[in-house]
Order: sequence, then C-alpha cells, then structure tokens
Amino acid sequence: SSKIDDVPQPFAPIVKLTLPSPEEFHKRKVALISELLLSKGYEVHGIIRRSSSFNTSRLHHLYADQHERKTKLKLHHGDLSDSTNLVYIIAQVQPSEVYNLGAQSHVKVSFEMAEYTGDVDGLGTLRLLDAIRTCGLEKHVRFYQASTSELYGKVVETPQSETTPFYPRSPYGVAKLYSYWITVNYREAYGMYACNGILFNHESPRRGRTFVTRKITRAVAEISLGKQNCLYLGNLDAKRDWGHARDYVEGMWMMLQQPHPEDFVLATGETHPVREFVEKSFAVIGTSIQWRGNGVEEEGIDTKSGKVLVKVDTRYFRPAEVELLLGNPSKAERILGWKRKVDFESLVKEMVEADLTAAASLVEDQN
Ligand code: GDR
Repeated sequence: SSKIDDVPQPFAPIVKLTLPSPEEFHKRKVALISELLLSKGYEVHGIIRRSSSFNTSRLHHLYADQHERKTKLKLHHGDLSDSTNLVYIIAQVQPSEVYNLGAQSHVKVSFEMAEYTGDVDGLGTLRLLDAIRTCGLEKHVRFYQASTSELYGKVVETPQSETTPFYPRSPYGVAKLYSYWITVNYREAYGMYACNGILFNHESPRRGRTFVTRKITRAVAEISLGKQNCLYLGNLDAKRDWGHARDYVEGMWMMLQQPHPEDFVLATGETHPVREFVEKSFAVIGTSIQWRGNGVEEEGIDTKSGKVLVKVDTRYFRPAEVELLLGNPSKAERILGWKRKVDFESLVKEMVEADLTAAASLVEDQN
C-alpha cells in the first residue's frame, strides 16, 4: 500500500473531514444498511428513494419515528443516480461500512428499462465509490458491492466459482459486470477496502412478489384459500441455486471484517429447477402436482382434483435466459468460515407458511 500512497492521485478530496485513523474509524460501527447490523450494535443508515406511496414496509419492524423513541436506524432520501446527494450523505454519515445493495434488481424488467438499469446498477456504483473518494474517506470506508450470479449468465463451467469467466445475459447482468470491475479497479487503484460478494439467488418471505420464488409461494397460499385459480409462470426448466437471505447477509458482513478485501461467492452448491420449487411449494399444503404437455403448452395438474393449477405464459420468458446456476462456495467456507444453514426444503416451507399466514389474516380483516 505504500506504493499506492506514492502515486499521484487524480483529485484531492473536495470535502475535508477531520478523521481518526482507519482502524479507529472502523470501530465506530456506522453502516449504510439493516437488521443484522442493528443486532450487532451498529448505527445503520439507509438510503430510500422518494415515492408518493410508502415503500418501506420491509423496514417497518425496525423503524421508529425519531420523535417517539431513539433509534439506531436512520433513513435518508437519495438515489444512486444523484451524485451530489450521495456525497452529501457520505459526508454527513461518515459510515465505516457501506453496503451497496441498491439496484433495479429485476432481470426481466432490465430488458425493458435497459438504460435506466445501466445507469443505476452500473454507474450508480461508480457514483457511490467516487462519493467516498470525494470525502477523502477511501482509506476509511469498507465497501461491499452486491455482485451476482447473473454475471455468469451463459454456462461456461459448473459449479461457478470466483475464477469462472463471466458471460452476462441481460442488461442487468451487463450493468452488474461494470460494477464488479469498478469495485476491483478502485481497490487496486486507490487501495480501498472494497469487496464483491457474488451472491447466488437468496430468498425469504420478504422477497419481492415478482421474483419467481415469492410469486410461487404467494400463489400457493392464495390458491389454498380459494382466492386465485391458477399460477402463470415462464420458463419452468431454469435451474437456480437458491439459499436463504438470512444466511447470505451474515456472509456479506463477514466479507467486510477480514484483514484484506477479497471477492467471494456465496451459494448453496445445489441447483433446482423452477418446476421443483413449484412442486415442493404445493406439497406444503398437501397438494401434489403432475405435469402434462410440453413447452408453452405445459400444465401443472392437481393429482387429486384434476384442476389445472399451473400454466405457462410466454410473457414471462426472457429474450435471453440464464438456464443454469450452481455455485461453489468453498472459498467463503474456507476463508470466512461461512456456511449456509437453511436447506432448500426449509426455505420453501418457511416462505409458503409465511404467505399462508399473511393471506389468512387478510381474509380475517376483510370479514
Ligand atoms: P433471477 O430471479 O432472474 O435469477 O435474479 P427470478 O426469481 O426473477 O427468476 C429466476 C428464474 O425463474 C424463471 N421464471 C420466472 N421468473 C419470474 N420472475 N417470474 C416468472 O413468472 C417466472 N417463470 C420462470 C426465470 O426465467 C429465471 O430463470 C434474481 C434477482 O434477485 C437478481 O437481482 C439477482 O442478482 C439474482 O437473483 C441472483
């Protein structure tokens, strides 16, 4: 690092902050994200986009009105497309850890909003890294970049590890490729503590409803209560390495507690087709599914009643698909001591049960 210090820097920091040493700074435990960090005693700051409707339901259980009681979770209005705003937030908060989880994260939507996705998911990371440098905090802040198994895209080899070449298959994946490399570049150019977590799909009852796992578990709950007849899906043959988000956030935090910054894959080392996620979800409510027909004509039938519960709708197909993801987490297991705890069946069960509880209480409210 002394070599790095000798190289002339392109710009001096614009915002001049009086700072303790990087070691003391890190001990302050001030981070930009949430639940796990709060439980570890961090002061957590989140950046939320302004919206005319409430968009913080997944934070509700953590948040308290500042007027009512003191809370360690603070929210700031901001956006990864707004550099000035990011500089302002970084200067004000002076975080010891930054977790860049912000993104237009839906792969299918990225084909429809390719430029926006490139701006936020690609350049947004650069803006955040530059905001840290603008404040002269590049030797103080530890930076986590939410990289993704979507970087692998088309299958080059399996299982996919930190050394597998990338071949993204969507505007989302391509934007994330830029972010992956700009994170590596700022680590090498400026000696920043910056890491890529290459996370395979991670799910939970809090998953957004348009992602396939949650879409399935919600539909199973609604169908079991007679509120929905049929579930429409796209490619049933896509295979994913699905883990539980709770295990993965622990791994993210671990990456920022190491002596040196490195990139890590987090995965389960198992892969399952979408079709199996459907079968296992229906099994939780005691329904078994039999498949009939081929391709876009395929249907999932309730073996008892003969009702069609699942149909294929081509509108959910992607112009280019990632057919198979299977990760190798052995580097994270070896160096971080990380190990996923929740297996596939328990994940499916937890998600279906949470949706059953939510759907049932909604029915009660309406009665
Ligand atoms: P993914 O997640 O694209 O892997 O990215 P998603 O759950 O959207 O799709 C997984 C697979 O299921 C197939 N599929 C469907 N997907 C959706 N959303 N809706 C459907 O009806 C449907 N039917 C079949 C998809 O084609 C795909 O193959 C997620 C996101 O969280 C990314 O932000 C993150 O980077 C990666 O996981 C890791």
